Amino acid sequence: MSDNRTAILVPGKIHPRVLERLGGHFDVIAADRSDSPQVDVGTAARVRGVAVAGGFNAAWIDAFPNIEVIANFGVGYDGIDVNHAAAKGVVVTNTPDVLNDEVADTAIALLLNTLRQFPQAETWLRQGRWANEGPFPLSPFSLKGRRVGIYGLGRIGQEIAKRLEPFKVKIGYHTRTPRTELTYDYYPSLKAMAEAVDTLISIVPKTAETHKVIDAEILSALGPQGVFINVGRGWSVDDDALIAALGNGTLGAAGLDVFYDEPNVPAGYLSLPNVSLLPHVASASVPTRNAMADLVADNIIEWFGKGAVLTPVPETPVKPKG
Ligand code: A2R
Repeated sequence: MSDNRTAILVPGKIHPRVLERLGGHFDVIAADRSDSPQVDVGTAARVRGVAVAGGFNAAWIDAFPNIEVIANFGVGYDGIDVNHAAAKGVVVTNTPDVLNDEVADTAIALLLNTLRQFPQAETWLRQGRWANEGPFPLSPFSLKGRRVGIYGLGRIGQEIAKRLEPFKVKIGYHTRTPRTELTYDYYPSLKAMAEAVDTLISIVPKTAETHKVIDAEILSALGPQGVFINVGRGWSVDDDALIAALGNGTLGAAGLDVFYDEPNVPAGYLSLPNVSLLPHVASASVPTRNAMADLVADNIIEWFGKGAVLTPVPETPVKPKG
Protein backbone atom coordinates (compact mmCIF):
# COMPACT_ATOMS: atom_id res chain seq x y z
CA MET A 1 0.00 0.00 0.00
CA SER A 2 1.49 3.35 -0.94
CA ASP A 3 1.75 6.02 1.70
CA ASN A 4 1.45 9.58 0.44
CA ARG A 5 2.64 11.08 3.67
CA THR A 6 6.07 12.73 3.94
CA ALA A 7 8.76 10.05 4.28
CA ILE A 8 11.08 10.18 7.31
CA LEU A 9 14.09 7.87 7.49
CA VAL A 10 15.16 6.27 10.78
CA PRO A 11 18.52 4.55 10.34
CA GLY A 12 19.31 2.04 13.09
CA LYS A 13 17.83 2.03 16.58
CA ILE A 14 16.09 4.97 18.20
CA HIS A 15 13.91 5.50 21.28
CA PRO A 16 10.49 3.87 20.56
CA ARG A 17 8.68 7.09 21.44
CA VAL A 18 10.30 8.81 18.43
CA LEU A 19 8.83 6.13 16.13
CA GLU A 20 5.45 6.32 17.87
CA ARG A 21 5.26 10.12 17.62
CA LEU A 22 6.52 10.30 14.02
CA GLY A 23 4.27 7.41 12.94
CA GLY A 24 1.23 9.56 13.68
CA HIS A 25 2.30 12.15 11.10
CA PHE A 26 4.70 10.60 8.61
CA ASP A 27 5.60 7.51 6.60
CA VAL A 28 8.46 6.23 8.75
CA ILE A 29 11.07 4.23 6.85
CA ALA A 30 13.40 2.10 8.97
CA ALA A 31 16.85 1.36 7.54
CA ASP A 32 19.60 -0.89 8.82
CA ARG A 33 22.51 0.94 10.32
CA SER A 34 25.38 -0.24 8.11
CA ASP A 35 28.17 1.29 6.06
CA SER A 36 25.88 2.50 3.32
CA PRO A 37 22.14 3.04 3.16
CA GLN A 38 20.24 -0.16 2.23
CA VAL A 39 17.36 1.74 0.62
CA ASP A 40 16.36 1.69 -3.07
CA VAL A 41 16.80 4.86 -5.12
CA GLY A 42 13.06 5.53 -5.44
CA THR A 43 12.54 5.33 -1.69
CA ALA A 44 15.67 7.40 -1.05
CA ALA A 45 14.28 10.17 -3.26
CA ARG A 46 11.07 10.25 -1.20
CA VAL A 47 12.86 10.79 2.10
CA ARG A 48 12.62 14.40 3.29
CA GLY A 49 13.61 14.07 6.92
CA VAL A 50 15.81 11.91 9.17
CA ALA A 51 15.55 11.02 12.86
CA VAL A 52 18.75 9.44 14.11
CA ALA A 53 20.62 8.39 17.24
CA GLY A 54 24.28 7.83 16.58
CA GLY A 55 25.36 9.43 13.34
CA PHE A 56 24.69 10.46 9.77
CA ASN A 57 27.79 11.09 7.67
CA ALA A 58 28.29 12.88 4.34
CA ALA A 59 27.73 9.71 2.27
CA TRP A 60 24.38 9.16 3.96
CA ILE A 61 23.41 12.79 3.44
CA ASP A 62 24.29 12.48 -0.27
CA ALA A 63 22.30 9.26 -0.62
CA PHE A 64 19.07 11.14 0.21
CA PRO A 65 18.96 14.07 -2.23
CA ASN A 66 15.71 15.55 -0.92
CA ILE A 67 16.29 15.64 2.82
CA GLU A 68 15.59 18.95 4.51
CA VAL A 69 16.09 18.15 8.18
CA ILE A 70 18.14 15.74 10.30
CA ALA A 71 16.97 15.46 13.91
CA ASN A 72 19.59 14.00 16.24
CA PHE A 73 18.69 12.19 19.47
CA GLY A 74 21.22 13.65 21.94
CA VAL A 75 22.83 17.01 22.65
CA GLY A 76 26.20 15.95 21.18
CA TYR A 77 25.87 15.84 17.40
CA ASP A 78 29.46 14.90 16.53
CA GLY A 79 28.23 11.84 14.59
CA ILE A 80 26.50 14.06 12.04
CA ASP A 81 28.48 15.81 9.31
CA VAL A 82 26.96 19.21 10.07
CA ASN A 83 29.25 21.09 7.71
CA HIS A 84 28.16 18.90 4.81
CA ALA A 85 24.53 19.32 5.88
CA ALA A 86 25.00 23.09 6.08
CA ALA A 87 26.56 23.19 2.59
CA LYS A 88 23.50 21.38 1.26
CA GLY A 89 21.02 23.59 3.11
CA VAL A 90 19.92 20.76 5.40
CA VAL A 91 18.94 21.78 8.93
CA VAL A 92 20.32 19.69 11.81
CA THR A 93 18.70 19.66 15.24
CA ASN A 94 19.84 18.21 18.59
CA THR A 95 18.24 17.82 22.03
CA PRO A 96 19.78 20.47 24.30
CA ASP A 97 18.52 21.59 27.73
CA VAL A 98 16.01 18.77 28.34
CA LEU A 99 18.87 16.59 29.65
CA ASN A 100 20.86 19.23 31.56
CA ASP A 101 19.52 18.35 35.00
CA GLU A 102 19.87 14.59 34.55
CA VAL A 103 23.44 14.79 33.27
CA ALA A 104 24.42 17.27 36.00
CA ASP A 105 22.86 15.02 38.67
CA THR A 106 24.82 12.07 37.28
CA ALA A 107 28.04 14.08 37.32
CA ILE A 108 27.60 14.79 41.04
CA ALA A 109 26.69 11.15 41.76
CA LEU A 110 29.73 9.91 39.83
CA LEU A 111 31.94 12.42 41.63
CA LEU A 112 30.74 11.20 45.02
CA ASN A 113 30.97 7.54 43.99
CA THR A 114 34.54 8.11 42.84
CA LEU A 115 35.62 9.96 45.96
CA ARG A 116 33.74 7.92 48.56
CA GLN A 117 33.67 4.52 46.81
CA PHE A 118 29.96 3.94 47.45
CA PRO A 119 29.57 1.27 44.72
CA GLN A 120 32.43 -0.73 46.24
CA ALA A 121 30.94 -0.25 49.72
CA GLU A 122 27.58 -1.65 48.57
CA THR A 123 29.33 -4.64 47.01
CA TRP A 124 31.08 -5.17 50.35
CA LEU A 125 27.70 -5.33 52.09
CA ARG A 126 26.07 -7.54 49.45
CA GLN A 127 28.95 -10.01 49.61
CA GLY A 128 28.47 -10.40 53.37
CA ARG A 129 31.87 -8.91 54.08
CA TRP A 130 30.51 -6.33 56.56
CA ALA A 131 29.24 -9.10 58.83
CA ASN A 132 32.22 -11.41 58.21
CA GLU A 133 35.17 -9.02 58.02
CA GLY A 134 33.98 -5.76 59.56
CA PRO A 135 33.45 -2.22 58.28
CA PHE A 136 34.26 -1.21 54.72
CA PRO A 137 37.69 0.51 54.60
CA LEU A 138 37.68 4.30 54.92
CA SER A 139 37.55 6.08 51.58
CA PRO A 140 40.90 7.70 50.80
CA PHE A 141 39.22 10.84 49.46
CA SER A 142 36.44 13.25 50.41
CA LEU A 143 34.63 16.03 48.55
CA LYS A 144 35.10 18.33 51.50
CA GLY A 145 37.44 21.24 50.81
CA ARG A 146 38.07 20.35 47.17
CA ARG A 147 38.88 22.78 44.39
CA VAL A 148 36.83 21.78 41.37
CA GLY A 149 37.60 22.83 37.81
CA ILE A 150 34.90 22.38 35.19
CA TYR A 151 36.17 21.97 31.63
CA GLY A 152 33.23 23.33 29.60
CA LEU A 153 30.72 25.69 31.24
CA GLY A 154 27.85 25.49 28.77
CA ARG A 155 24.30 24.39 29.47
CA ILE A 156 25.30 21.24 31.35
CA GLY A 157 28.53 22.60 32.87
CA GLN A 158 26.61 25.45 34.50
CA GLU A 159 24.11 23.03 36.04
CA ILE A 160 27.01 21.01 37.44
CA ALA A 161 28.50 24.21 38.91
CA LYS A 162 25.17 25.17 40.54
CA ARG A 163 24.90 21.73 42.12
CA LEU A 164 28.45 22.00 43.46
CA GLU A 165 27.77 25.30 45.25
CA PRO A 166 26.02 23.80 48.32
CA PHE A 167 28.94 21.37 48.72
CA LYS A 168 31.03 24.43 49.65
CA VAL A 169 33.85 23.54 47.24
CA LYS A 170 35.82 26.13 45.29
CA ILE A 171 34.58 26.29 41.69
CA GLY A 172 36.51 27.30 38.59
CA TYR A 173 36.19 26.63 34.87
CA HIS A 174 37.95 26.70 31.54
CA THR A 175 36.22 27.60 28.29
CA ARG A 176 37.55 29.47 25.26
CA THR A 177 35.38 32.48 26.08
CA PRO A 178 35.05 33.65 29.71
CA ARG A 179 31.51 33.79 31.09
CA THR A 180 31.86 37.19 32.67
CA GLU A 181 28.34 37.13 34.11
CA LEU A 182 29.33 34.20 36.35
CA THR A 183 31.45 34.51 39.47
CA TYR A 184 33.40 31.25 39.21
CA ASP A 185 37.17 31.51 38.73
CA TYR A 186 38.11 31.58 35.04
CA TYR A 187 41.24 29.83 33.78
CA PRO A 188 42.48 30.75 30.30
CA SER A 189 43.88 27.26 29.67
CA LEU A 190 43.11 23.70 30.69
CA LYS A 191 46.68 23.33 31.94
CA ALA A 192 46.42 26.42 34.18
CA MET A 193 43.17 25.07 35.63
CA ALA A 194 44.60 21.57 36.20
CA GLU A 195 47.49 23.13 38.12
CA ALA A 196 45.12 25.15 40.32
CA VAL A 197 42.49 22.51 41.15
CA ASP A 198 42.44 18.94 42.51
CA THR A 199 39.20 17.85 40.83
CA LEU A 200 38.54 18.10 37.09
CA ILE A 201 35.13 17.55 35.51
CA SER A 202 35.00 17.36 31.70
CA ILE A 203 31.80 18.36 29.91
CA VAL A 204 33.01 19.63 26.53
CA PRO A 205 31.75 18.44 23.12
CA LYS A 206 33.66 16.19 20.74
CA THR A 207 35.49 18.52 18.35
CA ALA A 208 38.89 18.62 16.66
CA GLU A 209 40.11 20.87 19.49
CA THR A 210 39.06 18.57 22.32
CA HIS A 211 40.76 15.39 21.10
CA LYS A 212 42.76 13.61 23.85
CA VAL A 213 43.41 16.91 25.64
CA ILE A 214 43.16 15.21 29.04
CA ASP A 215 46.64 13.77 28.71
CA ALA A 216 49.59 12.79 30.92
CA GLU A 217 50.52 16.44 31.52
CA ILE A 218 47.03 17.43 32.69
CA LEU A 219 46.68 14.34 34.89
CA SER A 220 50.05 14.90 36.47
CA ALA A 221 49.11 18.53 37.18
CA LEU A 222 46.01 17.30 39.06
CA GLY A 223 48.32 15.18 41.19
CA PRO A 224 48.08 12.17 43.53
CA GLN A 225 45.13 13.67 45.42
CA GLY A 226 43.55 14.59 42.09
CA VAL A 227 40.29 13.23 40.72
CA PHE A 228 39.08 13.29 37.13
CA ILE A 229 35.40 12.94 36.15
CA ASN A 230 34.21 12.60 32.55
CA VAL A 231 30.57 13.07 31.54
CA GLY A 232 31.34 14.75 28.18
CA ARG A 233 32.99 12.54 25.58
CA GLY A 234 35.60 9.76 25.84
CA TRP A 235 37.21 11.40 22.81
CA SER A 236 38.70 14.07 25.13
CA VAL A 237 40.81 11.58 27.11
CA ASP A 238 44.11 9.85 26.40
CA ASP A 239 43.12 6.47 27.89
CA ASP A 240 46.66 5.07 28.00
CA ALA A 241 47.80 8.10 29.99
CA LEU A 242 44.81 7.91 32.37
CA ILE A 243 45.21 4.17 32.98
CA ALA A 244 48.93 4.67 33.67
CA ALA A 245 48.32 7.66 35.99
CA LEU A 246 45.67 5.77 37.98
CA GLY A 247 47.90 2.70 38.18
CA ASN A 248 51.06 4.42 39.37
CA GLY A 249 49.45 6.94 41.72
CA THR A 250 50.15 10.04 39.60
CA LEU A 251 46.37 10.62 39.79
CA GLY A 252 44.19 9.66 42.77
CA ALA A 253 40.98 8.43 41.15
CA ALA A 254 38.66 8.82 38.16
CA GLY A 255 34.96 8.46 37.36
CA LEU A 256 33.99 7.81 33.75
CA ASP A 257 30.56 7.67 32.11
CA VAL A 258 31.85 8.02 28.54
CA PHE A 259 34.48 6.19 26.51
CA TYR A 260 36.46 6.63 23.33
CA ASP A 261 34.98 3.66 21.47
CA GLU A 262 31.69 2.82 23.17
CA PRO A 263 30.61 0.24 24.18
CA ASN A 264 34.20 -0.99 24.30
CA VAL A 265 35.91 -0.08 27.58
CA PRO A 266 39.71 -0.48 27.74
CA ALA A 267 40.58 -3.55 29.83
CA GLY A 268 43.09 -1.46 31.79
CA TYR A 269 40.26 0.36 33.59
CA LEU A 270 38.46 -2.79 34.65
CA SER A 271 41.27 -4.01 36.89
CA LEU A 272 41.85 -0.65 38.62
CA PRO A 273 40.29 -0.17 42.08
CA ASN A 274 40.39 3.64 41.90
CA VAL A 275 38.11 4.19 38.92
CA SER A 276 34.31 4.30 38.99
CA LEU A 277 32.76 3.23 35.68
CA LEU A 278 29.29 3.81 34.23
CA PRO A 279 27.98 2.65 30.81
CA HIS A 280 27.10 6.13 29.43
CA VAL A 281 23.95 6.52 31.52
CA ALA A 282 24.12 10.24 32.34
CA SER A 283 20.82 11.09 30.61
CA ALA A 284 19.43 7.56 30.76
CA SER A 285 16.25 7.88 32.85
CA VAL A 286 12.78 7.18 31.46
CA PRO A 287 11.53 10.80 31.92
CA THR A 288 14.64 12.43 30.40
CA ARG A 289 14.88 10.04 27.47
CA ASN A 290 11.14 10.59 26.82
CA ALA A 291 11.74 14.35 26.75
CA MET A 292 14.63 13.87 24.32
CA ALA A 293 12.47 11.63 22.12
CA ASP A 294 9.69 14.23 22.10
CA LEU A 295 12.13 16.95 21.07
CA VAL A 296 13.42 14.84 18.15
CA ALA A 297 9.85 14.26 16.95
CA ASP A 298 8.74 17.85 17.59
CA ASN A 299 11.64 19.25 15.56
CA ILE A 300 10.54 17.21 12.54
CA ILE A 301 6.84 17.90 13.06
CA GLU A 302 7.52 21.66 13.36
CA TRP A 303 9.66 21.65 10.23
CA PHE A 304 7.05 20.04 8.02
CA GLY A 305 4.16 21.86 9.73
CA LYS A 306 5.53 25.36 10.17
CA GLY A 307 8.82 25.50 8.25
CA ALA A 308 10.84 26.04 11.44
CA VAL A 309 12.59 23.87 14.00
CA LEU A 310 12.80 24.16 17.78
CA THR A 311 16.48 23.45 18.43
CA PRO A 312 18.78 23.87 15.41
CA VAL A 313 22.52 23.40 15.92
CA PRO A 314 24.48 26.60 15.40
CA GLU A 315 26.19 25.34 12.23
CA THR A 316 23.05 24.91 10.14
CA PRO A 317 20.83 27.64 8.80
CA VAL A 318 17.15 27.74 9.62
CA LYS A 319 15.56 29.18 6.57
CA PRO A 320 11.79 29.20 6.52
CA LYS A 321 10.63 26.92 3.72
CA GLY A 322 9.18 28.07 0.47
O1 A2R B 1 34.76 27.40 24.57
P1 A2R B 1 33.39 28.01 24.66
O2 A2R B 1 33.42 29.40 25.23
O3 A2R B 1 32.63 27.87 23.38
O4 A2R B 1 32.62 27.13 25.78
C1 A2R B 1 32.07 25.84 25.49
C2 A2R B 1 33.01 24.71 25.93
N1 A2R B 1 34.00 24.34 24.91
C3 A2R B 1 35.32 24.43 25.09
N2 A2R B 1 36.05 24.84 26.14
C4 A2R B 1 37.38 24.85 25.99
N3 A2R B 1 38.02 24.44 24.87
C5 A2R B 1 37.33 24.02 23.79
N4 A2R B 1 37.98 23.65 22.69
C6 A2R B 1 35.91 24.00 23.87
N5 A2R B 1 34.92 23.67 23.02
C7 A2R B 1 33.76 23.88 23.67
O5 A2R B 1 32.13 23.60 26.16
C8 A2R B 1 30.89 25.59 26.41
O6 A2R B 1 31.10 26.18 27.67
C9 A2R B 1 30.85 24.08 26.56
C10 A2R B 1 29.79 23.41 25.67
O7 A2R B 1 28.54 23.86 26.09
P2 A2R B 1 27.20 23.61 25.27
O8 A2R B 1 27.44 23.83 23.82
O9 A2R B 1 26.10 24.38 25.96
O10 A2R B 1 26.96 22.05 25.39
P3 A2R B 1 26.18 21.22 26.52
O11 A2R B 1 24.73 21.20 26.21
O12 A2R B 1 26.61 21.69 27.87
O13 A2R B 1 26.75 19.78 26.24
C11 A2R B 1 28.17 19.52 26.28
C12 A2R B 1 28.52 18.14 25.77
C13 A2R B 1 27.80 17.66 24.50
O14 A2R B 1 28.35 18.21 23.35
C14 A2R B 1 28.02 16.17 24.55
O15 A2R B 1 29.27 15.83 24.02
C15 A2R B 1 28.03 15.89 26.05
O16 A2R B 1 28.14 17.17 26.71
O17 A2R B 1 26.80 15.32 26.40
